[in-house]
Amino acid sequence: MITAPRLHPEALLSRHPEGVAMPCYNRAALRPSIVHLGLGAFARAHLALYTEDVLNADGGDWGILGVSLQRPDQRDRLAPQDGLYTAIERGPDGEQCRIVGCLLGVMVAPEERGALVARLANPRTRIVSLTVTEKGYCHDPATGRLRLDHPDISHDLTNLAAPRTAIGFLVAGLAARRAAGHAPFTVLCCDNLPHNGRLVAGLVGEFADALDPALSAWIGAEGAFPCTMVDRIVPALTDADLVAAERLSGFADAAPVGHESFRQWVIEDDFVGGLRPEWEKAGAQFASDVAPFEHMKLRLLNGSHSALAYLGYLAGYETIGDAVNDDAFAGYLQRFWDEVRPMVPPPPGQDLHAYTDALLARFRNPAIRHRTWQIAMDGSQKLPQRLLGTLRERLAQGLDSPALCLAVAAWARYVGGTDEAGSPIDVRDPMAAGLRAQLDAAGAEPAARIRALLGVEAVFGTDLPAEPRFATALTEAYAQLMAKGARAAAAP
Ligand code: CS2
Repeated sequence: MITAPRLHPEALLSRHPEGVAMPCYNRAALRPSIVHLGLGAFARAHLALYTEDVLNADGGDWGILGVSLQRPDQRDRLAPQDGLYTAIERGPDGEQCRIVGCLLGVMVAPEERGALVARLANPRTRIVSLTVTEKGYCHDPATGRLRLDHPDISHDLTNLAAPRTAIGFLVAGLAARRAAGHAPFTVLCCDNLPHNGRLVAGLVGEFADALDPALSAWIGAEGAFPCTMVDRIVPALTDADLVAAERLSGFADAAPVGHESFRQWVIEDDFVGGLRPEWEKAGAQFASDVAPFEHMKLRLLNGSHSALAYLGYLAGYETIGDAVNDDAFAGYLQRFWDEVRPMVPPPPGQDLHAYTDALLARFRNPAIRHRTWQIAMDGSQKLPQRLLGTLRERLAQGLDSPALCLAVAAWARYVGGTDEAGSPIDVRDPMAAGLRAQLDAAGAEPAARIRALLGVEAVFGTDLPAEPRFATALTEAYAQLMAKGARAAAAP
């Protein structure tokens, strides 16, 4: 059996598979100007591809050094390939692939904490971008405040030379730069959080303030934390992706990424010294106010994603595509969007019906198998910005929200840990144990179970539990879900 050669710069010299785009710039000129914390599939299919497009157009030295904050697997897969990987674009009409060269390497934070702080402190590092997921910021999702009682945050406050958290690394790097008389780096948050730049600025500020108010003041005055809206559907890597990458490119790649064709990136143009790649050349949009874009995306895309993830999982659907191909859920989705659209001021030039039509086509893309279980993860960190903000605004206007309540009820059933067939659910959520304990203590009555969950202030705040209309509607939706199952509860 002939096996394909491993993807590697030298392998590219002797072989150029037809139809496969390759880096066409001088990789040797790249510098680790961007350090990316939380190098997962999403960043490699989004930030890295925008950067790659700019390099292919213009060259330059904007290379990316990836950082894994927990596990070594990305490094172990990418190091033998010198950072090269295959990006597979999957549209409804087929797949095409390209080889990406802008990733210079991967550091594994737990193995080299001091070296990572030094890299962040190096004035050559201009931008520190992040996709560490919602829970990676160690904040209270309902209030956006740093959890100073979080064990890793309290560790970092007393061990700044060897931090564990993203916030700890950012402050350690910034403190070292200040001490050395260098300008700060720009912090570019690319996670699906509301006002993400401002949120991270607040968390960094709180952390720095606890160490040294002068440091915090310096970061506030000199630093930059642009807000961004990021969008591309990128399911987690599967074995099928490894096979597809080899079939399409002719190289064995241990770390390909598969993604949809659509991508969007709206960025607030606020960078230290104005230093950044010209991502607009790759289609990114620089805006003075990202909030309308972020609102639209978090509430219409991510909100409906979470709704479908919980309801679809409970109904036995493995992927979002499978769920929306069921008429019951397709109809539900339209009712969900009808509730959300009036609470989303359209960004300039954007028609929200066209946006949701396009979303439906994206969710239906048969080539993208995005698991409901993957999206269902970390619901306690996602619900506030995806569903609860919209619900709050509808309540304030005296409007009912049956579709939104059903989504929250499906989350409530999901975190109970048992699916409709009576099988256990592998609930991944930093608050899973606490939520489960609340539910177990509450007993079987829907009203008591919903009361118990509404008492979780980090998710629901103090206002929603005090809103009897919400508690009643949620209890009713939950009771329906338990009595009829997700599919029937979602059907009108
Ligand atoms: C998804 C997002 O996993 C999730 O929670 O809703 O990752 C979603 O696919 C992206 O935000 C799309 O841009």
